[in-house]
Amino acid sequence: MKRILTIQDISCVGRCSLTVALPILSVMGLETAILPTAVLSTHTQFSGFTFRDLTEDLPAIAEHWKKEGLDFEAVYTGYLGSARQISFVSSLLDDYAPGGCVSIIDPVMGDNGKLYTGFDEAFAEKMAGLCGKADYILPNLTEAAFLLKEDYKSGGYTEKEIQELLRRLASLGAKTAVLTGISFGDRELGVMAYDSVRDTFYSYFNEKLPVSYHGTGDCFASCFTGAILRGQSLLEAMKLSADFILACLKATLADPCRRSYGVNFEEALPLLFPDVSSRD
Ligand code: PXL
Repeated sequence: MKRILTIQDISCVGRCSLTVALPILSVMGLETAILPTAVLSTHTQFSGFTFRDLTEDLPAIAEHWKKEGLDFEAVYTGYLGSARQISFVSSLLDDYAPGGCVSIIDPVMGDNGKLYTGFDEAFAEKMAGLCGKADYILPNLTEAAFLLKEDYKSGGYTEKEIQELLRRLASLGAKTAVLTGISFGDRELGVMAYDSVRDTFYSYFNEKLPVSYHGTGDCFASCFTGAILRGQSLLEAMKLSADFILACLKATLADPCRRSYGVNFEEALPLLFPDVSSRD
């Protein structure tokens, strides 16, 4: 069984970050270690959330692991609470890189053209530096714009424009850039990627539902990480993750008592069992 380390916050309520990463990666058959960056009462889209910053605890935890000789086949990061945490993760990647550790960075910073509460341009610049060390980066269009210091454009792209955007993202230093939330019309929504080592583009689209829920990016990134670690190809990982998100959205829409946070990813987890997803 492969062991992976995921570094992100615990939002106690809100179906995001570690509360979705752990169940998804476990169902996919991966032993998952966690490094919680902060504990919040809810994610930051609620008002009045509490925030316990765990930055001070991170070095001692990593030091203990080093003493125990623990290592990981992959490091997957999501929401990081501060520029200091980005520096910490960056040096952790340097420590693990010689052992061939795969790094997957979801530069969680914003959506719909805006940064989440608590982040600014300086944080985005720091995140761009971290992305430069990654094997895979998984921004949405908002995060891509902030990483590259470009204006955000919500839609109206051509395929060529997205390909150029992907090349610019990869030129931050990441081997593979994966852009989520791509739409060339009202009917389709998907994901496009650029593997800079093979100089090859990939894309996968699904039907577009007229809804958008918080937390889908974290579900996508966790599933993508699980698929890559299971040895699936880049395109297979993109397909499985996009299909998983569509199933999450459909389950959420069909729920008559839907709460106002997150997606009903729990109902879509069976799609990710190793024997189911390796059938196609
Ligand atoms: O879903 C991304 C995310 C993760 N963690 C926290 C967040 C957000 C997005 O708002 O606030 C704490």
